[in-house]
Amino acid sequence: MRIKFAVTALTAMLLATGAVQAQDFKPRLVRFGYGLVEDSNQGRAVRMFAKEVEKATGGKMKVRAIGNAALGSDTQMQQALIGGAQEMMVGSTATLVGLSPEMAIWDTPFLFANTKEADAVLDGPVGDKVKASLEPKGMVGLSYWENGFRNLTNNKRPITKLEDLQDVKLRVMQNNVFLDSFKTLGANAVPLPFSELFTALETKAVDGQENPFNTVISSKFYEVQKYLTVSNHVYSPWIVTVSKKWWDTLSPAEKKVLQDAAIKSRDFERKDTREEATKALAEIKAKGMQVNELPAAEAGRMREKLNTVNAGIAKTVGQSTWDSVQAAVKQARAK
Ligand code: TF8
Repeated sequence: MRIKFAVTALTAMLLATGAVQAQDFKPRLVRFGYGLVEDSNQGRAVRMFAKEVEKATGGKMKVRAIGNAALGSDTQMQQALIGGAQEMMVGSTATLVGLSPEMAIWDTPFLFANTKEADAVLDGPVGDKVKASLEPKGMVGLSYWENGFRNLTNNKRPITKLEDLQDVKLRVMQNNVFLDSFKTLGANAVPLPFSELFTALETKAVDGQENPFNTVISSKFYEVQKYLTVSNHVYSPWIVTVSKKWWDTLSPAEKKVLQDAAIKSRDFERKDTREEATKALAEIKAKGMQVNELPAAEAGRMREKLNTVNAGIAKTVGQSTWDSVQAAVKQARAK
């Protein structure tokens, strides 16, 4: 009762200020799925998004945050969005490449040297253009969040040189660039959905995986992995997407609420992720993992080898997207 009253009072107040019209917001339920556990950077940001949307619509639009891949893996949720069975999700851009090849640009090894470059390029005109490639496929991209720089973990040996990846059975995302990259480096790369990863590591179906520090902690990979090698081999974005079918039923005011909340939660998420990442390595060591840095010379050798996958990425995304991303990185680097 009291909550109802508060919500009504808030709506009345907004109406009085002329900020919104009653007919702008319909009662709606948004099922917002994600793959990581609730206690993760991803979960915290989805809940922040939910609060923003409820506040901005006077409680009319309710966002139900559903984590742990309870609605399915990234690719399953994408299909639910396209079909209109689910309204929203956040997940890896890498798992979208099968639908929208342009997304493969973000899988370019060593594309960004730091988060400043990533933010500038993702939030700039090329980032928008790549995001827009989702619309004809049935999804609307709202904002890029930070998954982060990826690092290697495995149970076989510390990766101190390129050759150490030989015969390591490494889980990769369901994405051809990652598959090709790790095959090129000599690993036995196996694509698997994230939702099956912990069990695959636990049962030793695979020896290793690669993900940012934050995920190694939130998904408790330290329980089933011995070695972590700081390689920063690629920066992974997450992307917040909406079912196009559902999006087309929204009023302009409702769309604006979602768009604004996507930007606010993006800024919150990046800050939260970066704060957590700075403390993560100490925590990972405290949990008992053996950590080593990939020597710069060896990172250079990997980079050299991976140059051969770049031609394939340029072909997949189109030369003009490749060129504009390279130009945007150069520009961000010069600043
Ligand atoms: C991966 C990604 C995952 C995301 C997440 C489930 O390794 O890095 O973190 O897809 O949304 O699959």
